[in-house]
Amino acid sequence: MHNVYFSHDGGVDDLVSLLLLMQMDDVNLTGVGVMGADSYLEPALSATRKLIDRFGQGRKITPAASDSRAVHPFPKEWRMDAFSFDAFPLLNESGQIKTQAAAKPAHLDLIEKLLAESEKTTLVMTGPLSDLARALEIEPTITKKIEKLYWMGGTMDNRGNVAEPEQDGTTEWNAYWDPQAVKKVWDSEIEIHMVGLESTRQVPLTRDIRQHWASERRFPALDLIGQGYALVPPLEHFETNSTYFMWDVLTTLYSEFPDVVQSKQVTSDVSVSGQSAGRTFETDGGRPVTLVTKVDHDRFFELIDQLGQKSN
Ligand code: AGV
Ligand code: CA
Repeated sequence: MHNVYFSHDGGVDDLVSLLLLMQMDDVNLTGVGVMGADSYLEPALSATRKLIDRFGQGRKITPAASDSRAVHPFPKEWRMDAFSFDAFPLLNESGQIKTQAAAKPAHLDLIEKLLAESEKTTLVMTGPLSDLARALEIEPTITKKIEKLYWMGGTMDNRGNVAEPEQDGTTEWNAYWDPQAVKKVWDSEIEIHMVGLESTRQVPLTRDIRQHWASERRFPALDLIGQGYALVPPLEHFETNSTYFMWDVLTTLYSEFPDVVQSKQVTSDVSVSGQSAGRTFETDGGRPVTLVTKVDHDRFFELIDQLGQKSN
């Protein structure tokens, strides 16, 4: 068993990641922070509480709501998915929610949960880094309590996924949402494992994968995964701005099963202003980061099956 604190921002793959983390026997999930970034906060928190009720296997977790604010907010259309996820009948059978939210905002909850453990905690973050950055400002000593950080965000190949005015197309959304937060974390001594767009592009959501989950829907977790991904568009003939990838799930599985990817050591930095704000890039003498480069595609989807087939 080892400690994991999970911070997510309410997208479909964020919520699927939470589900999969709770299916991992070796993970002692000490806390969950929820940001209303790629979601609205209320349904994201509500869906989180219901997921813990239904798939937490008796875990006592009190998820914390973030009060961090966007520098560049996500498009509303994407943020709406959390309302649909929260309304899934599979999460609403009992008609009540037992899991209570933490009293503190997520960045303070993070500090509290890190300091409460005698052992170090691994951070898995699948949204913007704002809460970690704020926690570092308030309590810099938490770096001693952090084993390492797995973050879905950024890209080192200048092929971003933000299609908005006044930016140059080199940045990834989680970094773009709060560029300064990425810089703050980059300037800390935390060991960073980055899952950026160069690797997540290797695992698009396709029709075949959906069909596979449909054929496995007798397993409640895989049923929920199939339902969740039904809310977002698959890769059809070519990639568009709304094509969905397995971004956060890759990050989550990598944090527990390192053999699912290949990685390399790079040194890097972050732009915080101008048209490239949020851009992560390699540079000599920069900050060391472990960058995921390749995904073992078949092993990746096999792991989702294995975790999803565990009884609930
Ligand atoms: O940039 C990837 C991040 C991941 O954490 N999110 C989605 C994942 O949760 C933002 C995002 C980029 N493109 C999107 C996104 C899309 N087409 N729909 C929803 N969210
Ligand atoms: Ca996310």
